[in-house]
Amino acid sequence: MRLNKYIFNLVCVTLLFLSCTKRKTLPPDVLLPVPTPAQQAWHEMELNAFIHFSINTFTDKEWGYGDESEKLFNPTALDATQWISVLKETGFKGVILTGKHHDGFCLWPSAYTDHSVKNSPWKNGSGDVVEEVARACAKEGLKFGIYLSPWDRHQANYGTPAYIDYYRNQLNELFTRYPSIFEMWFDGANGGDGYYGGQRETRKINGRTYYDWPTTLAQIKKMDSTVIFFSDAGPGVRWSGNEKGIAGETNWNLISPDTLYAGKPGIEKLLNEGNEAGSHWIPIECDVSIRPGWFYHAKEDTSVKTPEQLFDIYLKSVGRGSLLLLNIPPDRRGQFHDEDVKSLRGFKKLHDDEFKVNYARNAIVKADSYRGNDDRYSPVALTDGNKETYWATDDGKTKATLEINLNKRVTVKYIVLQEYIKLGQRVKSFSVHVYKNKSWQEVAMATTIGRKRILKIDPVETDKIKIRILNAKACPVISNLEIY
Ligand code: FUL
Repeated sequence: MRLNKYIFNLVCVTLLFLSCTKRKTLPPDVLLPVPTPAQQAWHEMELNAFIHFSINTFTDKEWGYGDESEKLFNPTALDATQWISVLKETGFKGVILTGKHHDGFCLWPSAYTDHSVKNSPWKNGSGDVVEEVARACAKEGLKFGIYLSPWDRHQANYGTPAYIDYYRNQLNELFTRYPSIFEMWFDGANGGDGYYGGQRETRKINGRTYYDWPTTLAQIKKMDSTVIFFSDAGPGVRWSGNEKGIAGETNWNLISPDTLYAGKPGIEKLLNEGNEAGSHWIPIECDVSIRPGWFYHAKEDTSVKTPEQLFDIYLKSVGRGSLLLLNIPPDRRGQFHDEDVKSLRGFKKLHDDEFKVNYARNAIVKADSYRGNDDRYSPVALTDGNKETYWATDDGKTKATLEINLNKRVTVKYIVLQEYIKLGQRVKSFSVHVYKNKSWQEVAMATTIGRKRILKIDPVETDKIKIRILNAKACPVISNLEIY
């Protein structure tokens, strides 16, 4: 009797011990670098709109020389609420407006120049495009960002230290007048010929030293600590190395900014793919225009990208862990043209149709291992719809297999995976197999996953899928799996 009780107690203590050690399985260590909370929020946006609208809209140019009369800016029926409601309806989360392009014309009545809307016939000089767009965004719940071209072909003092004060004053003005700017876009095009207050000459600046960016960025950060800075090399988000909206098939969010400079051989590829060993988290923002040009030109009404083209770009940007910044330029009325609206709506419909039924939602997912055999890291986390839970393996285990039983035969076209990037980007390569004709067949082989990877495969009928993590910088940590 006594012995029985002793054994019973021993079993209880052992079970208690086991359950405690189980609960104690620690999450994987953070693998630096990781995104800041502001970058994390930026990643979640996925789809933002660029809006190129200015004097060029009325001169039919892409780059104004800087000598254009303010009188030319005269939209006949500007309606920022039309832009923003179409964008909201079609899935966009934020907007970046060209407050000032290279020609120097300002879309808001800046106190520091006469070259702005205040001297235009539009609303008799009392209008403010920046204000109207910022207000429409606030109303519809979209974030508002601004592009302020560092290069200014109008300003007489461009190239001298006085211009840097002018530029900083304008930034101060923007951040004071229009609060909650989520992103500042600093274009890389710099220096060349221009009007420059009537001098009509070519001016070259040293792009590395002239602007003294650290001081400018610190000034902005004081006004808005969460703002994201876009420039070729970040520090918030980086250029993709092309203007086609395409991220590298291998896409590391990591890069070492001190290795980047304009004109460096191979810089486009480096920006496009990042660097596995990069010192900073600076993800790609993929910018591209819905038309051949960035500004509206009536002759391009027939060459607006089709919904299929936009969806393909989406797969090659968002589907490679990046964010898509799609430019839609308002026409001379100051509205999105019907062709662009039609295409945006078609894109949204195509996107929603392609990603209608997530077959992974009700699937049974098994892993050959999971961290500490602790349920918190089991593969159930992949399909629970909660992006804060994840499947992870033990430290040092950089290879693993997931098997997904779909319960019925379906036609599969897309596999979506997301790493839990708060703990760092890890996966270096993985493959996908489907069960067909009584055997496993490889349908895809890929490299990085990052914030989101959408693999498009040739449609295949199957009821079982295998995902093999083949190599990773540290144990894989995956928060989401979807199958369409
Ligand atoms: C480029 C500019 O020169 C184009 O005009 C456009 O604004 C594009 C987004 O960036 O560098």
